[in-house]
Amino acid sequence: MARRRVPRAAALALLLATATACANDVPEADWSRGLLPDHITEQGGIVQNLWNGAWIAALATGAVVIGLIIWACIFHRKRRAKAELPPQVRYNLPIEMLYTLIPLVMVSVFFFFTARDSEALAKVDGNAPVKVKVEAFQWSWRFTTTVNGKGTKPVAGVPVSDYHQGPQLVLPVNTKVEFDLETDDVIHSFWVPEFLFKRDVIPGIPEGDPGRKFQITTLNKPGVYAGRCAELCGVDHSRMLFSVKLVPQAEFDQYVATNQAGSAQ
Ligand SMILES: [Cu+2]
Repeated sequence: MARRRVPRAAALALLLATATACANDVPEADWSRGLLPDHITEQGGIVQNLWNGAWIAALATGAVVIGLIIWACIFHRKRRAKAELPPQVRYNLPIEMLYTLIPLVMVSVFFFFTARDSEALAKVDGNAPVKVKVEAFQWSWRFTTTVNGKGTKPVAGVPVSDYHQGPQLVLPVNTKVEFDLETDDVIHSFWVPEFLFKRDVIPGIPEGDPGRKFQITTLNKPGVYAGRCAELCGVDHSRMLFSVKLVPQAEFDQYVATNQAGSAQ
């Protein structure tokens, strides 16, 4: 019985693998990046480094702990001939200090890098040439881009099942972009997996509050990237899809020229 289940499990695993591969909005992730997608912002690089460092530290800690367990299992077994207790280390001050201090140091190191990086990721300096107002609603998005103070026509979408059909946010490469997130209904979450970042969009946060802003610097990686809502917000939550298109500066200038706010088209 058990043997017959193996091919069935293998077939199921294969089916799952192909089913995942068919979903066209799942970014490619490989082991060299710790299964994260290839980032398209400078800030994504910070996240990737923090992720790598945390895994290296966790794996090193795991290796030491498992090594010590195996060492104790092999070399400190109860000997059949001797019945007496091994030397006891209760109230041994140096050892107790050691196992208090080592975890404290480890947590402090994690805390230091996490605090340093979250501060960098939350930094908004206000001088980004491109500013995007993101309005989330049940169940799509409205993007209003302002370039050097000049507005463009808002892009609004409806619920869709393919992100290519959702509203598209066009952004230039190698440029600082500031986002301002707003919603009037329920909590949504703005997520472009390739940013390696998401931010909840919460109703009621007043304009100008730093909690609704974040900033990225796009890398030179032109392409169309899927975006989604990452906070269950109602019946069509899963269809709250959009895309971000990164284009060279010249193409972006042209896009802005043909989509100026108030123009006829
Ligand atoms: Cu939503």
